[in-house]
Amino acid sequence: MRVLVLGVDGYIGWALAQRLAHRGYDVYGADNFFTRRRVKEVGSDSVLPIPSIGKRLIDFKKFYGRELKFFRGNVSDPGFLYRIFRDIEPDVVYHLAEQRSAPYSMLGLKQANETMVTNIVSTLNLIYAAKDMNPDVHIIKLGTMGEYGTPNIDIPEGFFEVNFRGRKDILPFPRNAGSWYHWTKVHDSNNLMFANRLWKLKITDVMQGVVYGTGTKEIENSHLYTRFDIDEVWGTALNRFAAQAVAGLPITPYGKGNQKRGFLSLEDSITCLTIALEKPPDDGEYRVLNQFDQYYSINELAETTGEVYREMTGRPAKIEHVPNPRVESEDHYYSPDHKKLQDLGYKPSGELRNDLRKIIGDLMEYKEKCVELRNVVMPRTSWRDSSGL
Ligand code: USQ
Repeated sequence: MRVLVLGVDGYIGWALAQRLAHRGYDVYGADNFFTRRRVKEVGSDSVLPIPSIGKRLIDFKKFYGRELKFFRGNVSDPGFLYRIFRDIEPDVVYHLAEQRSAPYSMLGLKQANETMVTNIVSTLNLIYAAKDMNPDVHIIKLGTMGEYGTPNIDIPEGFFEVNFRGRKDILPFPRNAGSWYHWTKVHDSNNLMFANRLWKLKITDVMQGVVYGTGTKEIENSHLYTRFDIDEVWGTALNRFAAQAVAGLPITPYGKGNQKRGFLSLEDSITCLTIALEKPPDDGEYRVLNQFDQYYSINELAETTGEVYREMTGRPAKIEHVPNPRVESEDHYYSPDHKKLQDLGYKPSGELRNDLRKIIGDLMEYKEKCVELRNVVMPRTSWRDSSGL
């Protein structure tokens, strides 16, 4: 089976390509190195060393005994995507080639525009390429739990039954995102849903929580690391907290820290994405999967990180609540469903404390790099101050 990973050079894409190769698929990848470039622009870098794509591809072939055929280019260019479809006729396409940072999208109008165009246009290109070139392809599209926001009611997986003025219907659950980035994912979901209604494309729309971790089973063996970001723009909550502890910096819950989010390890994210491929939707189905293991409050995560760090090193980690740079609810109800992936066979691989031990252990080997990046760790990107020209 031919599987194309758009965004193969990224945090999830590189780990996913290794799982797919390990499971015997023919893996193809595309990337334009957007993340590498933009991370450099904010003065940051991946804590785990990642070589150039050329070296990555050589190492990949050496370890997995099979080539990862790579296409360099931008999925927002329809010609580029159509060429790949023509060349390899993929059976499955993972779309991970979007601008993935909420803070980046809030830096200002330029970045907001760039996020809108990159994300919405790339998905629309994929929809048309599938429809024109291979209507049977299975599109697995990375969306986000953040599409739903934090409503004061339970969150279903995509759709819910509404009873309004005596009439009933099954409707898409209302989306209420919290950054320009998260809104692009809502727009993508709407476009995918409509494409499915128009042309019966086979689509899995993954509502993924915040992913954490330094690796997967394959990476433990191959040592072909995926990137690991800790700065305020590109790093995400738990990864940042572990790196802050290791660097001797305060762990930074934003505001009250009672905001809750769904989290899952990189290992589990890759497992779920593989399940999405191996247990596909029916032909012509648009399916939504909520993809996370557990939900936690930011305070719980900060405290657990501090405790695990102290157990491992005998040294305390400081927790410092900082003014929240985002516009978000800091105290709210949160109860999203996440049953469909479990019904398809997903079992979480581990437990938070063990996962944290592994992350902190791995980061201690790169402590100097964590310390070197200390000036880009504290939050600076303000949702309130985002401005235009
Ligand atoms: N937060 C802190 N302190 C920090 C960093 C973050 O309290 O130092 C808080 C934020 O205020 C927010 C929560 O942690 O309430 C999550 O923030 P995040 O930066 O870890 O994640 P987010 O911006 O939501 O985006 C990340 C990924 C994105 C993915 C999303 C899943 O960058 O690609 O779609 O997680 S979700 O959050 O479920 O929408």
